[in-house]
Amino acid sequence: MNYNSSMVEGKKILVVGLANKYSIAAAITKSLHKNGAQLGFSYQNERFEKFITEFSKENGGGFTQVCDLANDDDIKKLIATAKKEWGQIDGIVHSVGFAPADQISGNIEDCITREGFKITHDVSSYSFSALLKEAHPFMSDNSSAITLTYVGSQEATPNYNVMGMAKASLEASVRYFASTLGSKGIRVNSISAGPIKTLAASGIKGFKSMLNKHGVSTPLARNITAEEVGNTATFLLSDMSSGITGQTIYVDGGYNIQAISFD
Ligand code: NAD
Ligand code: 0WE
Repeated sequence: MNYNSSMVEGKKILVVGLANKYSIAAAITKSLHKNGAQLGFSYQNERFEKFITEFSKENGGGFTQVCDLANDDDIKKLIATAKKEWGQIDGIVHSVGFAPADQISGNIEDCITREGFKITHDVSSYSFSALLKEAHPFMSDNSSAITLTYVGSQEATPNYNVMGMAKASLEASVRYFASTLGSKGIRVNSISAGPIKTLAASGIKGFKSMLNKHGVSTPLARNITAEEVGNTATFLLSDMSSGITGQTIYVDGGYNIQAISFD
């Protein structure tokens, strides 16, 4: 394979899930831009438009397009824009998750509802399938798609509840899409990140104490940064990871390898 000197030089990559400068997608964008990618962005609604417009300008000035992932027409329009602008898509970053607040607080048996379950799985899991379903015909040979997940999909985590179920579904979707898109030259992986203080995280009761616990009880003896997730994303979107598909790559300082934390 012909490796470019810069990790993702000239690759056309769609970034979905930017809200503000603290978003994991913002750190991914910066790493991709630094390593030569050409970027396009979608945002959930007009509340984020100003930030995205500015942020795009600072990172190569690619297209921006509104896309509510709960809406199939919006997804169709987003992929049509990417196709019109670029012809082909070399990479997709899906950094999106949402649960109604009552679904991620308290004991599961007290908080889970049919409607809450539905919304959480729709936005946090199905949205990735929907993007790949629409985009794959326009994805190039040697292209790559990634999504973001959390260890609460594999092991019960206080309060994460319905989000943990949706992340388990998301990780399974990575394996299914990787299985059938591999022969078309499309790789599909997820990054399981340790806790990071973002907008989605700051709304969570007790997040700070969880962050502190995680920081001391992890092999690396510190919390991970959004920049570290960004650099792993660049690797997974580059040809340097050409043999990797269907995986969940942990960027969590090693937290997931220990059954019980060491003193
Ligand atoms: P964030 O709030 O910055 O990002 C979440 C994004 O999801 C926002 O941009 C929001 O606009 C978007 N979104 C929600 N509903 C949407 C919809 N209907 N249509 C389109 N977009 C929608 O928070 P983040 O922490 O950067 O989260 C990004 C991803 O990382 C999520 O999948 C999250 O589960 C995952 N993650 C976060 C952490 C953490 O500790 N922050 C750890 C592991 C994994
Ligand atoms: O995936 C996430 C956060 C996802 C999230 C956050 C919110 C807050 C605001 C999804 N939906 C909402 N809905 C809101 O109304 N993480 C991995 C971060 C996170 O969230 C937790 C965690 C961790 C870690 C929730 C409970 C326990 C731990």
